[in-house]
Amino acid sequence: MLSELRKKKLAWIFKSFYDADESGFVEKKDFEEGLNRLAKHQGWKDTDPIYAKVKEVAADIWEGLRKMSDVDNDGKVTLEEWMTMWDFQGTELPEWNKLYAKIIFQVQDATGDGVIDQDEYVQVHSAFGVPKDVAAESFKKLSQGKSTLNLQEFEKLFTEFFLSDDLNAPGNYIFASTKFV
Ligand SMILES: [Ca+2]
Ligand SMILES: [Ca+2]
Repeated sequence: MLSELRKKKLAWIFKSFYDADESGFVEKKDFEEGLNRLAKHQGWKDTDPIYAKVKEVAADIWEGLRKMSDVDNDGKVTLEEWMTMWDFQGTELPEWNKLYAKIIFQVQDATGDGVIDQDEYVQVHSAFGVPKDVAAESFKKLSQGKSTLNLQEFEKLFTEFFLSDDLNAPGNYIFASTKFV
């Protein structure tokens, strides 16, 4: 059984992040829509290697998510299917969401030095409408006073968001908002 906190977190992230076109369910189109928005903000051109890489990974993520959650096989993941999948998830993230953590990290690390700093974190989230001060505050909670986050730390925080029942877990801030509480 999912705790109330996890139910809130999972429903919120489904609506505000995975369901990019706000249709009420997650499908292939949402990944394309999210990708277009990101590419526009980042100024990526069709020929940029990072754009090709992110496209490829987005397709893999969708395929992984679909296989695990779309039980009626209609190409759409409903909120109910999403919640059921998480209810049966153990203590590790599903592979498709691990891929997601890695690619988000790579995109946020704009300078490519292997760590994310506050400026990079704020930049990416502003593309998705998060006010800069809110994103900056979230980064401080996530990093707990450190100036940067490496991939290992980022993955731990990302995992906490999805799996932790602790209201005070720093990972609750990974998507730059705690509007779910
Ligand atoms: Ca959708
Ligand atoms: Ca379905």
